[in-house]
Amino acid sequence: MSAKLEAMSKGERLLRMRHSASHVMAQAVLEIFPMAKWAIGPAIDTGFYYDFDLPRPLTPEDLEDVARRMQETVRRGDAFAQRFVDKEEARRIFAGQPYKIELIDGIADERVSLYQQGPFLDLCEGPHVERTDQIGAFKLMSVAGAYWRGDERRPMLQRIYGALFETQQDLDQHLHQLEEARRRDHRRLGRELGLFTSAEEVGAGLPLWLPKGAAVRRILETYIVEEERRRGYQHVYTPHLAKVELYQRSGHWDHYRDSMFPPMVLENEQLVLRPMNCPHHITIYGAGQHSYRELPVRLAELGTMYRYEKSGELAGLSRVRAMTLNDAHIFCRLDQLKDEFLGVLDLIREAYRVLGFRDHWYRLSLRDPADTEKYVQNDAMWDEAERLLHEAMDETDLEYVDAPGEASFYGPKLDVQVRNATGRDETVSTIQIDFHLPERFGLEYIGADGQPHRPVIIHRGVISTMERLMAFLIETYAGVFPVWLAPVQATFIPIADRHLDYARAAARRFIEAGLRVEVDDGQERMSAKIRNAQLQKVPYMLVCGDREVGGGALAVRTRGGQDLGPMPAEAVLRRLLEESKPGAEST
Ligand code: TSB
Ligand code: ZN
Repeated sequence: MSAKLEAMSKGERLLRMRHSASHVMAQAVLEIFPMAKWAIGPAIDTGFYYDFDLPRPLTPEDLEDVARRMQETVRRGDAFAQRFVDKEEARRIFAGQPYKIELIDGIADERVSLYQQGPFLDLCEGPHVERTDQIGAFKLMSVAGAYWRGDERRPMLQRIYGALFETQQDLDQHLHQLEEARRRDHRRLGRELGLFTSAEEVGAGLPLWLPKGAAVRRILETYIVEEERRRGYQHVYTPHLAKVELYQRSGHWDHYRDSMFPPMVLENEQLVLRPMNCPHHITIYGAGQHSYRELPVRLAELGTMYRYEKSGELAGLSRVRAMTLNDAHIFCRLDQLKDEFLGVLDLIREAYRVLGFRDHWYRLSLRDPADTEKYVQNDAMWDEAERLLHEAMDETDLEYVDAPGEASFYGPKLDVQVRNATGRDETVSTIQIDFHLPERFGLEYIGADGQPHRPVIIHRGVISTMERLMAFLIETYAGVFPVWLAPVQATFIPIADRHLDYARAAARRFIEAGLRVEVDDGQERMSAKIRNAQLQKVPYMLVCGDREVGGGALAVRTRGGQDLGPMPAEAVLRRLLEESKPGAEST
């Protein structure tokens, strides 16, 4: 590396390397297709791309050829040289290149910048590395269709993507991460394991839970509802829609309308699908009289809600338009706020232990005071809520990062960010402090002084929406769920038809005991049945042959390939029940 490059920040260097590689790639493509028309080729997050208009679709062999030619250019170490020409001259140089001409027409200056390496000349402002042998380690990844200028009415070009890093080691690590992300991708696993699906006719962001996915979801719902019940939450059911006036009063209509489906207009009312559950819970609180001794009131619901997320932002199960949140609203006195906050935090940490979530961090989501549209306007209220949140967090041993502009419209929040398989962070848990909605709905409790006082609301989601949670769980476990979460915990495998009755009776006994098991009564050989169960990541295979039928036993195999040999059927059942407890480790 030259001293000049070394003096730059790594980001700046990578940008130059990636951008330079796109030129080297364009040179190679033009060697193969001299008649090609070429468009633009920037550096991107993990590499670079270049768009081409070619006489035929590129094949994998073409990509190899391009990569080989690129390596030759790298070996030659040609210099990147910049020069300037006037537009007239540029138009002459790029005659017959309509995309370049269009770019030249769009340049305000009379003078345009060109870069040349070897014989290849491109319209470009730079910056570049000094020579072609400084571009680092790259790999051509794929070809995709891309409209010129992203406009579907313009020609469709072929975009070649490359990954590029400073060293081969960095590149290898990136490729490994991609492979890991693919292996764990919840959309692929969700399909292969029969957990959920979607249908064009139903609509984007509206997932359908298949029986196996629904089984996992039911386990999770039962777990969290039970945990909440033990911690003093009361569960309610409320409808998925309400009159638009409810959201006008709450402020959703003013600050959150972009994320709401438009109203359904009926005889004399307008109904909307709810984007949040709070107004319904608040209505329940508001319908009763509350004394200070009764607080906190913790109203919880697996609340289904609907958000109009932009189609480009939908992502499998982790960002959807119809979702069910593990929601609760805690109505408490100001002097109870901190303890309630810490109580929720404790529940979150317990739930993460049980679910096996490890890679997470804490984000204090604050308002952006300059953004008067997104947030309700009340400086004193925000200052107080943000101060209390900081104070509560500082009482814990947790590290957190302030994030201005990430608050809810009604108040600041603590978000727990979990990293998914593709390395992106998304919010799973959230604890939000709200002085706004109690005010808007005129909520009260009667204090020790006999006077009405205003409660505070804590909005909290612990295990997120069932959709996002499922996405994270699939990726966390790469589909290999622990026994307590596995949709099918054991498959009974009769060796021959004469073992079928025994297998069915044993399975019935397990089902009666509350376990989730299946009998593979197909005609395949035992080895094929075992392989199928392993591919479906079923924790246990319980083989039934002559020896087992005779002795009331089951020959136990694990999905990891362990053969535990014959065990009394009752002992297997007890072991499975033990491993079915939430958070239990699987063998
Ligand atoms: C916690 N009113 C509060 C509630 O009381 C609320 O709705 N907060 S929220 O807007 O932050 O959403 C709660 C959680 O839902 C988020 O933390 C996130 O985990 C999950 N979530 C939000 N949008 C989506 C979506 N489009 N798809 C899946 N999950 C989502
Ligand atoms: Zn809420």
